[in-house]
Amino acid sequence: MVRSNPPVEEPDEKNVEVKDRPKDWAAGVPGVYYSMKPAIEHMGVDRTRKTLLALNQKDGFDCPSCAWPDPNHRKAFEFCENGAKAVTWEATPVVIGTEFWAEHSLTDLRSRTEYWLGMQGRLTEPVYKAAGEDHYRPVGWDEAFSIVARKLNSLDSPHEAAFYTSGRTSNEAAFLYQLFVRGFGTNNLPDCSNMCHESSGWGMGQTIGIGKATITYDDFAKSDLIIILGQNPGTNHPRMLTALEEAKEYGAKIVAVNPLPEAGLRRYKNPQRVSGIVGRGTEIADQFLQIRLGGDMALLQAVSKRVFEAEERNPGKVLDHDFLEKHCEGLESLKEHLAQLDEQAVLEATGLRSEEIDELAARYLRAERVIITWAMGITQQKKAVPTIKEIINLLLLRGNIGKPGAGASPIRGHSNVQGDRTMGIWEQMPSTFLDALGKEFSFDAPQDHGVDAVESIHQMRDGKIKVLIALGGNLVSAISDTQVAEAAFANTEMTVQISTKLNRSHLITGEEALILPTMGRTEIDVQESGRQFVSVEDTVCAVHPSWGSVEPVSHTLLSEPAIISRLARETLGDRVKADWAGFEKNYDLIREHISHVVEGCENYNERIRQEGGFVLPNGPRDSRTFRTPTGRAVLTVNDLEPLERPPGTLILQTVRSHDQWNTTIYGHNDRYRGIRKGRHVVFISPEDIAELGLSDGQQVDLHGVYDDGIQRVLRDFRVVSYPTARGCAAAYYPEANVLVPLDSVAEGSNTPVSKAVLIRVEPTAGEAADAKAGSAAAPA
Ligand SMILES: Nc1nc2c(c(=O)[nH]1)N[C@H]1C(S)=C(S)[C@@H](COP(=O)(O)OP(=O)(O)OC[C@H]3O[C@@H](n4cnc5c(=O)[nH]c(N)nc54)[C@H](O)[C@@H]3O)O[C@H]1N2
Ligand SMILES: Nc1nc2c(c(=O)[nH]1)N[C@H]1C(S)=C(S)[C@@H](COP(=O)(O)OP(=O)(O)OC[C@H]3O[C@@H](n4cnc5c(=O)[nH]c(N)nc54)[C@H](O)[C@@H]3O)O[C@H]1N2
Ligand SMILES: [Mo]
Repeated sequence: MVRSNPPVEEPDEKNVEVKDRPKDWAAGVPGVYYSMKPAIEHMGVDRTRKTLLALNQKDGFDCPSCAWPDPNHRKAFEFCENGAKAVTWEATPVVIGTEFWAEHSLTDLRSRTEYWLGMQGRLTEPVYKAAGEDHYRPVGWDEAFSIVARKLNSLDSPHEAAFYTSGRTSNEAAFLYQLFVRGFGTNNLPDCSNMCHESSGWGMGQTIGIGKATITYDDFAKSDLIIILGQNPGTNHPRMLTALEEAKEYGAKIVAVNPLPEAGLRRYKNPQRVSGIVGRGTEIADQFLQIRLGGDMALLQAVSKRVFEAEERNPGKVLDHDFLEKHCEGLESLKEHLAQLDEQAVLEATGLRSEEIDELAARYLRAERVIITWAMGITQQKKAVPTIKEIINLLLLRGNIGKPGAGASPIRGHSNVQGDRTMGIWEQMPSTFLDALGKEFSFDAPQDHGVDAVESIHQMRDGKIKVLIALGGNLVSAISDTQVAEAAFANTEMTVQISTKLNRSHLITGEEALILPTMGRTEIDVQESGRQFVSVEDTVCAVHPSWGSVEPVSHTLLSEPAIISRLARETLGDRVKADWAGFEKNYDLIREHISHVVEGCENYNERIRQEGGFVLPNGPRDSRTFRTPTGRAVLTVNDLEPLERPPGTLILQTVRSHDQWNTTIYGHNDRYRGIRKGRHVVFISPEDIAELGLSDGQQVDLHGVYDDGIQRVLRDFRVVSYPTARGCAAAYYPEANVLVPLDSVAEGSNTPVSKAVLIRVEPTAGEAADAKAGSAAAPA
């Protein structure tokens, strides 16, 4: 089955093709065709079909891509391009052989792109890089665990280590991992959520007492109005388009708010329907508001203000007085505050016309049941937390929380990022959880808060954190300020990455480094007691099992629960009372402990085996109960501070292309935005291109404008004239992380401000001279 690695071609970034920008529809036949093609090429027809057929089926594996939920009534083959790519990427039979490590030094590998690294295939054996060496070399599992355990136990304090988690990790692995870390003595548990929906957790936690969606899957079909803020579902949550299409059939209206006219927000062709294939598809958005970056808080305040004005004109008829009196607090102060709102400031911050805001307000007032969904366009802003509080304000005013067809819906990214948090992956877990954990395993769980993702980089840079262990992910590429992050990694004594595939975080190492290869979710996991499953939680709190369905790519691989159990046993000895050997043999044992420790997971083993799994309790959704200090949902007052943009600058957002999964680059096309064969592009509106004296297709350098003495530049990017909002630009993540300052974070959540980076755009040095000489510049 194992195939040798075909040669991997890197793109020529100087010759990016741009055409047909942007597409106004998503999915449909080309989507399915394009997604099947790489799958077939990499995996062979049989393995492809088998793997894809098992995707999200009842006894199959949970899609390792996004956290979008499954409808209860699954179609035989709920297919999405995103899932197909993720599965193909993981289930590839191509592996990195033993000789690879001798052939490639770290210095060599550091010159490769993420695409090239990922294309090398699956990691299959543990490798170790000793201090002073420039190569990894294969080691046995036992040796690997003892190297790590010895290092951890040699530290002066447990707080000198940090333990990162990425959101593909299962509930079982996550639970064991946090137990191991807390048993070791620290809450240093940064995770990808710190860079993702952390702001949603804080904004919602402080207002309605829970940081999770207050809706179920079925609420979409019951809704009158769905407002989608700062999200690109056509690329990042394609199956959401099916739910939106269905909602439209039941009469819902949809409003999309985005600086970019994203395909899929505009029209959608459902590949599972004949009409989707032959017709023009469903027009998804009834209203599209092309907002400026960071303008949502102003927009939301302006809509809420119009709701209060409507109530003045029609006393008693507009607000949900019954709900507000019974369940909320803060109404009067919000009303007073919004009465002062400066309409001119709103128009400037949003770039919208008053009439557009009036129309949105009218739609909101006409609707009895409203869902607001959002993703990274909202959470990765300096004012993300207050913006999310404004979402909650608007919903609460008309009782749109805790009734069918209505609610707040942050749409999570990683397929189990929400479950990992439920299992205790958080540097700030409440003491109720820590106490329950300590009691279950007879130890004193540490209570002091640990470091989050940004703080872990600070402390590595400052030499306070000496060991970094990562359960999945690619922290050095995913975090902001690439040069600072790389220096921080290099300043550690040991880095350990538990991964499926090679990425940059394996190459920017501490003095010593290890890569521990693991099985993926697609693979059959057989342990001593038989075939195992794991469990995951989706974005609407539904928990269900995931069964691997293809043979592991190599029998030298260990599962994540096995790796963590062995590492914990080797490191902790009997510091916590836990049957580590038993956990590895039978995951039911892990779930038994989850039942005792994690609220809402009682009788986990029984309920996870029920048809379709189970849904975790959610106070606001189930019974309009709010776990806030007063037991009421809080309407909050938030001061508007629009982003400032000095003349000659643009505000840059960093986005995902259609051919990537976070730092994993599947290919170099971004079909819906008309980009082919490259990623080094910057999208700017034609008006701004003209105003800045640039031209479409020109090569430019992007200079970060941030006052901390660090020079941040991205060289040789191609200007793409694109209908984005005025004053705004967009470039791809993770390349553009070079420009995001580590200290530029969302207030209150510490999430990097990846969607509002102040930049200057300048012609690439030498370009003018090259043009004059009429010669081709030497390729870099
Ligand atoms: N194919 C694919 N799927 C994925 C991922 C992937 O990389 N690839 N990643 C997964 C993960 S971890 C996550 S978190 C999600 C991310 O899902 P998204 O949040 O959809 O991802 P982004 O590409 O960051 O897109 C942000 C969107 O917000 C808009 N936006 C940016 N700033 C603003 C603003 O100020 N206001 C408004 N209203 N809009 C704004 C952008 O134009 C863009 O459409 O997707 C998940 N699914
Ligand atoms: N500028 C900018 N920065 C961002 C963002 C942005 O929009 N703009 N988005 C942020 C967001 S939303 C997120 S979630 C983070 C993502 O940050 P991460 O979650 O750290 O990054 P990923 O790219 O998802 O991680 C991919 C790696 O995970 C490993 N992997 C894959 N599957 C498995 C598995 O089953 N088990 C294990 N152990 N390893 C596995 C593979 O080795 C792969 O290379 O990035 C953040 N950074
Ligand atoms: Mo994310």
